[in-house]
Amino acid sequence: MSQIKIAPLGFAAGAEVTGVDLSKPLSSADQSVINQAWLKHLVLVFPGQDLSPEQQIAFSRHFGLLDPQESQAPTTLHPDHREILVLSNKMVNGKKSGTHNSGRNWHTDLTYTPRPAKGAILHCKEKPPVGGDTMWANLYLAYETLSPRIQQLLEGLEAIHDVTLIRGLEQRSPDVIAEMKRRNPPMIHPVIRIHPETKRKSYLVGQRVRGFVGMGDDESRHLLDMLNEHATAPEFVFRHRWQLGDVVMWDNRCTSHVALGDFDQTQPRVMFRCSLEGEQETGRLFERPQTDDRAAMVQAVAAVS
Ligand SMILES: O=C(O)CCC(=O)C(=O)O
Ligand SMILES: [Fe+2]
Repeated sequence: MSQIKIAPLGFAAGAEVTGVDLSKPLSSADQSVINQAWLKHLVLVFPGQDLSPEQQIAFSRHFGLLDPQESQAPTTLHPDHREILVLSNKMVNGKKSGTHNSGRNWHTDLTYTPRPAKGAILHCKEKPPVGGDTMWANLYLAYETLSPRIQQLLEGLEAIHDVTLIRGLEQRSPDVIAEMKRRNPPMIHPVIRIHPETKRKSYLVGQRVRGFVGMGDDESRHLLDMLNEHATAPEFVFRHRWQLGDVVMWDNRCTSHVALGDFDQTQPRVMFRCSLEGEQETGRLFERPQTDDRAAMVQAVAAVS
């Protein structure tokens, strides 16, 4: 019998999970309770945990394969555990860490790869006295509250996800920027997603999307702004104020998130992240379309009208 207690923290998402020590092996009863709660609440907060990298990795593996982290610059991974991405604003070898400003615009993890992450498990190791919160948006609610007309428009639509749109990427060291670009050329994914376990629909865009396949730049921009604004309305968002030792596990298949830079940057903020590998490869490489003369003319007119 499981001793786990689940207490909802928000309407859109979020639940606190207590009565389980994640440093110990997880029983199959506990694993199943956590998975059910995860599908229902999308973001689970486990307060007061203290996990070694090995224990965090072992816990994460209960919920899927770990992402091999091929998309990340090697210098941002834990030196002894490549399964862990170190999100830190501390100096490394006299330089700003390659993750000092990670996650600062709305995104779903690893959409710049062919296989967006299934989820992530983030462990708070050091935190500033106030701020440095993270927010998640419930993308099921976002989809379900669109009008049927717009839902129809999204059917079959594809978005171009671009790693260079990571906010603040240009502030990272040249070698990290070069690695991220080299490893992650622009990637196309369908906008509509069906969650493999709940079978509910949501839509995947975010602020790292450059535009939509087959649309002009202006059309893309307006549609994207509308979809992003709608998805991140306060009603659909859960905001977490971190405590030391928190482990937060989110379902990346139906949420987006943003890490706020609202804290004193001289104070350390350090998080260890395991990413769960996506179950489906939904991406294909974006190649700039060859426009014929007529299309070029229409585009030119559209640009001035
Ligand atoms: O640092 C955070 O709160 C989250 C950063 C982020 O986007 C991530 O870990 O995927
Ligand atoms: Fe993220």
